[in-house]
Amino acid sequence: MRSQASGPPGPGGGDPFDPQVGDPRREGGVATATRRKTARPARFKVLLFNDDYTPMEFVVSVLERIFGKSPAAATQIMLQIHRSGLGVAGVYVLEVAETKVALVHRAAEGRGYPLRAGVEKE
Ligand code: TYC
Repeated sequence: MRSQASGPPGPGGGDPFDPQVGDPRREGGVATATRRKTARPARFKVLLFNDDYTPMEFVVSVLERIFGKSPAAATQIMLQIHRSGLGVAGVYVLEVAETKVALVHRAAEGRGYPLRAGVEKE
């Protein structure tokens, strides 16, 4: 059994993030770690999709109310979706992105509009 103190760290050994291993800045000096202590959580785009029935003003209001966009930014995003088929309403961690999608669908269904939203990893 390998002891904690003497064996290489991590599964299979040779932790590539170990600042003690192969770091030229360590030679003749003090070791300085550059590794982040906490990994950044993955981020996800919330996409809105074009359709032929949802009114433009409703999409703009969704972008303002649910995604915090200014009236000008919301209008630009709505037009981009209308012209190209889809657009990015915002970028969030997964749980927030999924909540926003659910809010969009609930708001659209409440008005009888077919507006669809989805999540895509950034
Ligand atoms: N194409 C819609 C119309 O002409 C407007 C629209 C824009 C719908 C964006 C959905 O995500 C959308 N009324």
